[in-house]
Amino acid sequence: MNNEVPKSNLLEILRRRQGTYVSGEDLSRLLGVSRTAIWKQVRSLRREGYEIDAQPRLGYCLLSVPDAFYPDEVLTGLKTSWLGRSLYYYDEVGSTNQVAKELADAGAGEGTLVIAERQTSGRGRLGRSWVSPPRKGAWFSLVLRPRVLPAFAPQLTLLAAVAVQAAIRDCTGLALGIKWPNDLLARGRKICGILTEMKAEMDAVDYLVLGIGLNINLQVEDFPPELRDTASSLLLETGRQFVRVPLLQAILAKLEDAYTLWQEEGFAPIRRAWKEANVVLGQKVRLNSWGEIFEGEAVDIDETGALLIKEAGGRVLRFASGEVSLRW
Ligand code: BT5
Repeated sequence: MNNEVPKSNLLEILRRRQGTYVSGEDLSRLLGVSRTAIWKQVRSLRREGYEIDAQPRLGYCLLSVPDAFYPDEVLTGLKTSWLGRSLYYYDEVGSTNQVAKELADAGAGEGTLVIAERQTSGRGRLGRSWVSPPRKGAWFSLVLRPRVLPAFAPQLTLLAAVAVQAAIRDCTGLALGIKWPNDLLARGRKICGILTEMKAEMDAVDYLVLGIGLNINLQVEDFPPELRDTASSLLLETGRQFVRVPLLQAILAKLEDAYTLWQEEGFAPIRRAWKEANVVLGQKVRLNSWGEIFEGEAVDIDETGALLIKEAGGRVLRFASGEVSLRW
């Protein structure tokens, strides 16, 4: 008898019968392994945080599953058809964007997901860092290979902001505001940041890596002191602790829908949704573009996703990238 118990198969049976007991004998028959092998695997699942009760005559009963981004948990109940279905999980990693780029360079397919419970050198834009404490947020990256010109790649950041905003609204009731180009804010504090990186030829995108950092259950003390006035989390905003896996699944589903819409119909529908959820348009803003400062009213985003700012004198400037401050 083969004594290796595939973890996923055992979990699948226990999950299907969650709340009831499955005898060791039945499991042994269904999986074609010895009862000792099943017991060993149960012990290893318990170490991962699965609560499994064992009773001498009744067998095993799955009581609860851990809120970890284990592939088994992410894939169970995931509603996407291709996004996130190939999945690399790390308890700890430097940066999921870095890993995703390496995988993409090695040929990883569209939709590949890299997710970590903790990042030790999570990255923001322009070499800045992203605070990613263990099991408190969703720190993940997706490999995408859209058929667009490199000039349109920044639209993906806006698309992602729209999708994450909608998923959070559906799951928590919280309506976050999108700040151009890559932040989601609650009461002016940052809850989510997006980092899109690209490898491209002159006229074609090879791949994009879409990195998303979402603060879910971080407490004030999980942030370094210098971020405590400018950052927040879903927990801090609502007073509620969230199970992270369903949130991730909802984000992936919204992202897949929005991405498919983008590939089929272009940026127009994304732009409409973005305009509804943004907190920048109509505001007086200051924009830092490669060290140069511009001020004026943010009046629109154009069909490429660039921000249009109207200066006091009436001149309208267009920015494909930059750093916006709202309160000054
Ligand atoms: C971003 O950059 O907002 C992009 C963040 C992307 C993070 C994800 S996590 C998964 C993937 N793997 C990575 O390595 N990165 C991506 P930027 O707009 O440059 O903002 C960075 C600034 O936000 C920092 O300089 C801090 O001021 C602030 N910050 C850092 N960590 C934060 C956090 N957890 N919550 C709120 N603000 C934070």
